[in-house]
Amino acid sequence: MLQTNTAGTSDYEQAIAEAKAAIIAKMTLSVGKDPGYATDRDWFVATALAARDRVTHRFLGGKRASKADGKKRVYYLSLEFLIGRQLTDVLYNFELYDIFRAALGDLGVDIERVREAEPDAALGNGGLGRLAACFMESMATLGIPAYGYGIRYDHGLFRQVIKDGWQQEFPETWLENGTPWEFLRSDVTYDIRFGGSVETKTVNNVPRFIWHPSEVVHAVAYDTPIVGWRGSNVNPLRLWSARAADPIALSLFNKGDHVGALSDQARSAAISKVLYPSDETAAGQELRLRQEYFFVSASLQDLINRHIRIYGDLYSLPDRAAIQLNDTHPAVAIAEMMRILLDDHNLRWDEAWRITSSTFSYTNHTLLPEALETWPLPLFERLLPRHLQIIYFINNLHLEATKKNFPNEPELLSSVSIIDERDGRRLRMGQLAFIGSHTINGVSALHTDLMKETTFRDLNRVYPGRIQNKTNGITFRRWLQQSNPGLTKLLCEVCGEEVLDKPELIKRLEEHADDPALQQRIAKIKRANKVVLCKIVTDRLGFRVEADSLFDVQIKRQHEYKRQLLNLLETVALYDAIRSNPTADWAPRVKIFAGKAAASYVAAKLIIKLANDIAKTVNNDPSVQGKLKVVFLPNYNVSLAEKIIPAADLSEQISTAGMEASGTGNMKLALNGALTIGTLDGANIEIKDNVGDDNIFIFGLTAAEVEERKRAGAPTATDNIAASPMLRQVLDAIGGGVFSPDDPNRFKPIIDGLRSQDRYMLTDDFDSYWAAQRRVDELWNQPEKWTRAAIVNIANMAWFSSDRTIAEYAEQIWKVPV
Ligand code: Z2T
Repeated sequence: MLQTNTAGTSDYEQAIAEAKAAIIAKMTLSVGKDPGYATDRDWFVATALAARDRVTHRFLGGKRASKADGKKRVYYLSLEFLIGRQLTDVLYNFELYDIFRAALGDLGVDIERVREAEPDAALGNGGLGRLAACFMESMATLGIPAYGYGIRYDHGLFRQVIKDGWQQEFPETWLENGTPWEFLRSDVTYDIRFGGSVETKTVNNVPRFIWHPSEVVHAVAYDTPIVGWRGSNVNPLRLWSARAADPIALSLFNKGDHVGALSDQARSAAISKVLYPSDETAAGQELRLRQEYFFVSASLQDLINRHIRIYGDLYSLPDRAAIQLNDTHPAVAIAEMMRILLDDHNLRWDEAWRITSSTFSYTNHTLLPEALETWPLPLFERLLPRHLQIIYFINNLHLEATKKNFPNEPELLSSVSIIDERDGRRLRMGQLAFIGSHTINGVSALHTDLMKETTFRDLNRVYPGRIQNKTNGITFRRWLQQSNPGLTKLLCEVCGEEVLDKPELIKRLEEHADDPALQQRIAKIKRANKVVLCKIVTDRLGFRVEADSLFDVQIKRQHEYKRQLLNLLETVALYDAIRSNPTADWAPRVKIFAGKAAASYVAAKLIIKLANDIAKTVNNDPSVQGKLKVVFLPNYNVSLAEKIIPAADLSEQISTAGMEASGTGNMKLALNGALTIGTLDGANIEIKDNVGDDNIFIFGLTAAEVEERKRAGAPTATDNIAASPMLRQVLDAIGGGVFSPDDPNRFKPIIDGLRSQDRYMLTDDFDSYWAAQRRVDELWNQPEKWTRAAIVNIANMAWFSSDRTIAEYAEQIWKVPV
């Protein structure tokens, strides 16, 4: 019941009046505008600042989990945090959304437009960075005193434009007008050193190493508060920005070399300029190594300062701090921690190693060989000479111990060594991260098993028991409550309001799976979400799609192993089949694709062009009107995902088995009632286990079968193509220029690749995929059954909440209470 105060207004009205006053005050005094002249962006800034005040009070007050001295803190080191927009996150988690909507409404402003005026914070490539963002929200929700550490890139992931069907990249500019969410902490600035040489001295018979760097860069902290559900807690995300130590080289300036005086500034600031856009390929450039060391060094200096301030010395660090390495990108932290303990704090090697290796843990996100980070020794030595010495020392002790424990297996040494002696000597960051961590985790059950069998097989023998599984998760606040308010409202009604705090209660939905009334309500919510997406398609692409069609979506980074190409082959086969048999029971479909390719990834960019060329042909062919449309939505990002996911009927998760470490889009889509068509890969397997075999479309080779075929070298792509007339026809059509009459040979490289190598085994899985798609058609044509399956999916996805994942990390890796 709403309370009525003495003035006769309800608390709710009072709250609206306060929000209104706060927004107006910000508009006038901070934005500096008369509300009558304000743009949508101005309204966004004023609203965000008003909302931020509430956060700040919590942040500085008792609700800051990280303030709780004496508790163990968690440090999440990640080169990527793919946050997206923050306004709704903050308003929603503070349960202020309705109040602010009403307040803005009273001012004649539509909150949806205000919301869309916020640029996405796209400081990540894809799943790995988005996982870090979900984890930050879950750690705040669970009251874990956690700090995220990363880089404040001036430019996030590039903006994708599709021009004549080709991807073009443009710089992303989220910071051009500043961001209202961050606090600059000029007082939190550290020296980051590079290059130079190491001097060896003997003091009292003890060797001492003194690093004389040739370059110093400053790291300046910016804090963004991360709010947990119901405002329970607020934790900082601390992002580092690079500044020149000597912004204007005065000696040069005074000599009149005004441009030269600024060049140091440019070189230093370059470190935090731009996010590397490669997912799953090691970037390999010097600037990338500079980024990695820059944020690692700043973060470790910061957390060590904090520890010493509270506890006096570093011996207790492992009891008070858990440092999680998000992939190997921050793995140089192992060497940096050792350097600080040995050189700055004069600890003995054994003691330093005990502290280091009981503080760090490492998450592996892929087994793809091209993603494994290695650095050429000469490059690493030039940038971090002292760290290389320390790594040599770590490696020697590690190899000596291995030799002792496995005296009859000399071959083991080359596989577990941090140094790869083949093709020029290189440092293997995966080995370093593994050796320096107490726990290593994979991100799905299958991926963790494969880690033990493949990349880390030998290290797992040398250090048994270190590898654990932690299946990924997603925050339901963003991916259900905010992005699908219609479904959320229904869940609250059917399962009770407590469902917002206890996702396992979503299970109650299943009791009503056969209830036609519930089925109709679910179908209606889905349709409304599809209508919203239809409008986006029309606005951005200029043609219409029908909300009654099956929305078949594949949204993710463009990568050959994810097999967007397999989906396109099926699209062409379906197009052909519909034209030859127009009266059959095809489910009317809209195939929706979205995703960016790394700027240098030629093959992936050609597949984007193929999708767009197929779209052009199909969408302009009157003979398939109302039966098939193909859509490529440009510039896929978190905000677009929030619109596509609640509108999806079918979720494409069709990677070659064994290659997708987990996937997290698969979870978001199933939670929103899309049925999955997928291989037995990554977390798809666990989704199947939860939703049941009858409510998912599984096809294709298993990971074990993929391995077996690769080993046996048979059947070959040639055999597969010979055995499938449909596949042959599709390849002939694409290879022969049916979709590229302006350049008939355009797609020959793709088709030749399939005919010869077929590294991702599309030809092995094509027929099975086609058959699975026809099972999709069959179920779609029985709408009650389809909706029933969608309900069962929604009802059984609670386990995929990132709160569950984080609770597991807390208990089993970090040893912090939840
Ligand atoms: C990435 O998004 C993922 C793995 C990477 O390996 C790099 C990037 Cl940028 C270095 C993804 C995996 O491909 C995906 O399966 C997984 O769900 C996600 O990380 C989060 O673990």
